[in-house]
Amino acid sequence: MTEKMATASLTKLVRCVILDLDGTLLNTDGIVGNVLKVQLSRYGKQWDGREAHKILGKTPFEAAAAVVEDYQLPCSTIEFISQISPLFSDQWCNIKALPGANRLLKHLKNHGVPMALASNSPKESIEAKISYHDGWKSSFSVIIGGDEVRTGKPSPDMFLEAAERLSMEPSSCLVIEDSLPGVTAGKAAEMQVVAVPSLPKQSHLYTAADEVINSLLDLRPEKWGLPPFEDWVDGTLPLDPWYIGGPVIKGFGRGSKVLGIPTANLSTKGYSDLLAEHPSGVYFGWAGLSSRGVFKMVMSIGWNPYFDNKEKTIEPWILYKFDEDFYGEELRLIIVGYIRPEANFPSLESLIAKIHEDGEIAEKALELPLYSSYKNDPYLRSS
Ligand code: ADP
Ligand code: RBF
Ligand code: MG
Repeated sequence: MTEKMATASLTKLVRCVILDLDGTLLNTDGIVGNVLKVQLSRYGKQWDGREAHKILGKTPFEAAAAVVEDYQLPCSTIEFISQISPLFSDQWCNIKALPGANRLLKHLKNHGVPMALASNSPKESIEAKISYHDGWKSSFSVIIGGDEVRTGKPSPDMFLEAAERLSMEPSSCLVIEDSLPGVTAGKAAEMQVVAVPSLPKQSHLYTAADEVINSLLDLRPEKWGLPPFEDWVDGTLPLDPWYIGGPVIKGFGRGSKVLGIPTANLSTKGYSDLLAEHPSGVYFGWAGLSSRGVFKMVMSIGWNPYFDNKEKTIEPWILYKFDEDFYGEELRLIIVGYIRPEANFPSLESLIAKIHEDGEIAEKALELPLYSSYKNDPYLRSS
């Protein structure tokens, strides 16, 4: 703790924020996959999402060149770009804001913190993409596209240009970036850099960043001398509620056995979009069991770093002592708030202690009117 505080006090304080767009504020990844799937199939090839990391953070030309080469396409990079451009334009209206993006922009804007948007995409595409998100354009005093500087990220040009247009010293700028080229660019510009990797299990690659967080929900602006978020309530962050349900299935078989904490697993089939949309982490809400009633619930979503699972799962612990198992029963969940990112732990005991702490936080918070109103939602009883 003391060591952490000492590091925090050495952190350079900033006065403005420079944000990347794709993968940082916007969930563009799915769109890229859709477009490449369509165009590659026209060449009789099959897009394999595994190449996603190769194009992340590249300029559009570099990304296209990588795909043309990897798939040995019988066309030039320029031709390929002209084929996919209209497919992308058609998709821009479908790109969702990433969790925490609207919250962050509103917060910084309300506190008068100057913001710039710096993306490798051409300015015209940036403007088109953000036009579908209310209030975004007016949040930024500066918007810089890849076509406005000589070299895109990982070169620092774009960030230096942003600082200049904001009339700020580079050392007063905080860069928020999801990609490695973006982090490299931010450090080359001698700025503070927070990385929010958009692909899972990649955080170990981001050693150049000043901090790596799991999602924008975990950003603590006060660490950088910016005004803190004011929406946390008793250790919890209220969310727009989301709903998920189905029959209880067998999990990894270690919840009760290894941890003494049973988790009633739901099948993730049919929920892959919903699951991909929500960052891994510890959440809480209400659980309805068809024949038993409605109970408080705390859960983790993710890869359980302590066990290093290969699959993203939902692990709901119902905060009630049952005398028996209820496999096969219909379980309905309403998730109303967020507690913390998933973490690794030095020992099983410390993981267990942390989960019990999460349980206490959820137990207490769910009494607040803000959260308790959802326990009467018909979704919990409609099975
Ligand atoms: P699995 O790996 O199959 O999920 P667990 O050890 O995690 O096994 O146990 C989960 C099962 O325990 C649930 O599917 C449910 O049938 C039962 N169970 C009993 N009490 C609870 C509780 N409070 N919360 C969640 N599941 C519970
Ligand atoms: N697993 C982790 O590896 N890291 C965590 O931070 C973590 N947090 C959890 C929080 C809650 C409230 C619950 C119910 C589970 C959490 N787990 C975490 C998952 C735990 O490891 C999982 O339930 C077991 O692996 C059972 O499969
Ligand atoms: Mg379980």
